[in-house]
Amino acid sequence: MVRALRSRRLRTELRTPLERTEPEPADETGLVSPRPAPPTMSRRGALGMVGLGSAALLVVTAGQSIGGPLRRVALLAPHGGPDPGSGPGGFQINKTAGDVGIRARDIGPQWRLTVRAGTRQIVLTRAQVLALPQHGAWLPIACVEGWSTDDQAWSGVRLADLAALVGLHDSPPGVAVESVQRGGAFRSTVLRDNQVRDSRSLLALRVNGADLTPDHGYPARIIVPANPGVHNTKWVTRLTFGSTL
Ligand SMILES: Nc1nc2c(c(=O)[nH]1)N[C@H]1C(S)=C(S)[C@@H](COP(=O)(O)O)O[C@H]1N2
Ligand SMILES: [Mo]
Repeated sequence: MVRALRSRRLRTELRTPLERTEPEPADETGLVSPRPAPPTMSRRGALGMVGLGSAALLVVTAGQSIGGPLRRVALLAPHGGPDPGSGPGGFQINKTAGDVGIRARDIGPQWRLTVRAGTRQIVLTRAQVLALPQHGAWLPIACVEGWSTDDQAWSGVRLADLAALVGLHDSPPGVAVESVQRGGAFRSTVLRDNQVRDSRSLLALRVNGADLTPDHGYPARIIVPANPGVHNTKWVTRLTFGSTL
């Protein structure tokens, strides 16, 4: 095609309608039909179709790479969920609390964190979780749908410290994580032992210097390095160490 187009003047070709479209001359490779049927489309038409199609694809996908407000026009590319607004929680949101049916009372003052291992169990209020040693981690959310955020400054309690609270001091096992969310595939996850042991793996309570927003998982969410976004469970209410659910 390139050779054929280069053998012509583009200007002339763009002025040639279907009636005056000539077939390609036969070539020695046999790729051109020796007895072509009458043309059904001009070269101008073919170029226009490919050109307009490419331009349309550019418009509905480029927003993903350019980012900012243009993300919303990226109809055929991951456009990263609803507008996250600005401030400490102003980074992409996959599902909002409203989207998955989180109710105010699920994440209000009655919220509790249950930490279990075998027969041991402790139940903590948010204030009690905040009173445990708080650690920071700079980590992104990387969604398998094809977007990721910059690193965010998370802070919260190390998963390994929570394991120690129920007696698992050295080499804690993996953990089953459950959300207050009632339905849906993303309401729970299982993290492996090496993820629990990483010092950057947190049950995060705050991000970028403020409490988590409800859409980012308030009162508490998982944040673990190199963990697909979908396993960084939001609105966590129960951690069961040594369980695979
Ligand atoms: N409970 C719960 N946790 C969840 C989800 C969910 O639907 N429910 N979505 C997951 C997905 S797919 C991603 S990419 C991240 C997005 O986190 P963010 O919305 O704070 O950016 O949360 C994860 N945690
Ligand atoms: Mo995701």
